[in-house]
Amino acid sequence: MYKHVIVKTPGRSYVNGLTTSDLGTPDYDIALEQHAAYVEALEKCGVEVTHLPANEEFPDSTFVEDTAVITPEFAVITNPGDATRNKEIVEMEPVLKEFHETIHHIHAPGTLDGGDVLQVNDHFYIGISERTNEEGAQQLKRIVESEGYKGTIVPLKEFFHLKTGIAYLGDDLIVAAGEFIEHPDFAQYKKIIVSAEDEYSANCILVNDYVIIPSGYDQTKSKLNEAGYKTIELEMSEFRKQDGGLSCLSLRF
Ligand code: CIR
Repeated sequence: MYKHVIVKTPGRSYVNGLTTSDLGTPDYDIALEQHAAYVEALEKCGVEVTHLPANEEFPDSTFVEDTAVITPEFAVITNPGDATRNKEIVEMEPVLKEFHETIHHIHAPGTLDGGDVLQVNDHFYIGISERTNEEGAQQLKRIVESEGYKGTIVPLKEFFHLKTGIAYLGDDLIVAAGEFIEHPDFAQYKKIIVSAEDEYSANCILVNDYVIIPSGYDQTKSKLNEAGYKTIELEMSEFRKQDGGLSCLSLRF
C-alpha cells in the first residue's frame, strides 16, 4: 500500500519543455486542470499528497518521477540525464529528507531518470535509455543490492523510458507493450498485453485499490477490469504532448 505521493504543479514554462512528439504545444490551463484531476484521483486512492509549487526555472519539473527512486526504506536521488532537468533534484532532496533517513545518490558520470526504474516486489528493473546510461544503471543496481533488493539492467531498444512501456500491478502481473511483450527479463510474469495503437496506456499506475489509466483506451480498461482491477480514467492530452505519462507525474511510496 502506498501512503504518500509527491507531485508538483506545472509552471507556465511547462509549454516550453522537452518533447519528441509532434502533438503540438500544450495548453497551460488545460494542463493545470488535468493535473488537478490527477491529484484528486490520488486522494481518492487514499494517499497523502505532498503538493509542491511550480518552479518556472524547470519547464519539465512537474514530471517529478525522474528525480528519485523511492521505497519505504530508502530514497535514491537520481542524476537526470537531460541537462535542462538535472538541477530539479536540488529542490527535491530536502522534501525527500522529510520522509527518509537513508538517502543515496546517483553520481556523474552516471545519469539516471526515475522513469527508467520499475520495482516489481523486491526486484528493480533499470532501463538504459537516452537519459539513463550504463554507469547510472550500474550505480543504482549496486545501491538496491546493498539494501537487500535485486537489480536487473534492461537496455531499451525503442521506448523513451522503461516505464513508457511497462507497469506492475502486484500479484506478479505486469502491463506490457512493444519491446517488453516478449522480453526475456519479464518472461516469468503474468501479462496484460497492450496493443501498438494503445501503447500510451501501458504507462498506468496501481495506487492501492485502483489502477489509474489514461482515458480513451477501452481495450486496456476492459482487460484491467476483467483481471479484477477497479480503474480511474484521466485525461492526459497535455502531458502526452511533452512525452509524459501517469507515472511521471508523481513519486509514490
Ligand atoms: C522529458 O523529456 O524529460 C519530459 N518532457 C517528459 C518526462 C517524462 N517522464 C517520465 O516518463 N518519467
